[in-house]
Amino acid sequence: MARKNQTLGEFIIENQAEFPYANGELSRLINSIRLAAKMVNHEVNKAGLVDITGAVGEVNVQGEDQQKLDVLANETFIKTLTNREIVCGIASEENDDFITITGQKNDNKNKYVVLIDPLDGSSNIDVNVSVGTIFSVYRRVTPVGTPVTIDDFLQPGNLQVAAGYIIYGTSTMLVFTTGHGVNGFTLNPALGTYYLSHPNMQFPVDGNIYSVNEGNYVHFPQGIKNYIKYCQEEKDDRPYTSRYIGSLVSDIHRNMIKGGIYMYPSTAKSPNGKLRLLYECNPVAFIAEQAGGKASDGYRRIMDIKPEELHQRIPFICGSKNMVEKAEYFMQENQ
Ligand code: P6P
Repeated sequence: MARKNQTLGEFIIENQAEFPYANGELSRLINSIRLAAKMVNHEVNKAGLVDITGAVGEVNVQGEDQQKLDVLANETFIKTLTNREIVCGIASEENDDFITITGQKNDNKNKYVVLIDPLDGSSNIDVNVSVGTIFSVYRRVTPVGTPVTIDDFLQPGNLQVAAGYIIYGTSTMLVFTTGHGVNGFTLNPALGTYYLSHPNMQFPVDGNIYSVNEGNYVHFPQGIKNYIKYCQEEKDDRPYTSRYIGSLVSDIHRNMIKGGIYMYPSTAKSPNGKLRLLYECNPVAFIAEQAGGKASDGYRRIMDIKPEELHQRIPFICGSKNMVEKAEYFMQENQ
């Protein structure tokens, strides 16, 4: 049971039995993410003070300029997860291929894989706008004792055992689920302790905020264009408010608290959308559904989509259940 203001450590101990395969491994995994988030938070919070912002002059597998904090966040999460003897593999937005972790005894006995976007929205770092980390956890599907394979990563989102995000904003929060609801923990930076500030988070079933980059409007599918016009129409509880931060975690977090819908549809530049299925859409979809919201590509439940490749992109519509269903209606009406 989530008690407001209890620490993350107390919460994990009190809810240990709820974690699937409750033998402490998943708890240790969440604890390692908690530590890495504190380390990244420390760097993000002083980004403007030291020469750590700005690009490193390299591009990642996505063809995006790698920001120094991207690299640091990636290395921090990989190192922290590796040291905890829990994961047998990690896939990251910043790495072309997955990383195999054989364990200190070199015996491949660890049972979980983690997929991560170490610093989502990093292009916002230099302008001091919130950024986030997104993570997704699965049990491996190949035999324990053998090296992890791509099959351990290409699992549909409905098999996730845990997922969450860290938002480095006006405060730093860790929001996660293990399939028993969504809880938000706020970091007290003075103590380095996370406190349960948002127990049992719920996506309002309806809302009046829509989040989309309308600069791409001319390239959107007709169904999305029609839904945006629906949001802007003077009727009933409309027009809705447009709010788009350009940082997925921030837009989703605000919409989960206030009610709203986030859309990154297919565009001419990104025919499959921009967001990645495995380490952005699936974990956010797990959180959204656990909070009573919905996530689809306009036609299919995101978490039922069988991934075909590690960095696969997918159109993404996520938020308040009634709003997502309205957008799906317009999409399917124009299929
Ligand atoms: P655009 C950040 O790069 C990101 O992956 C999401 O966090 C964000 O919602 C989206 O892309 C912003 O993309 O094309 O609108 O700038």
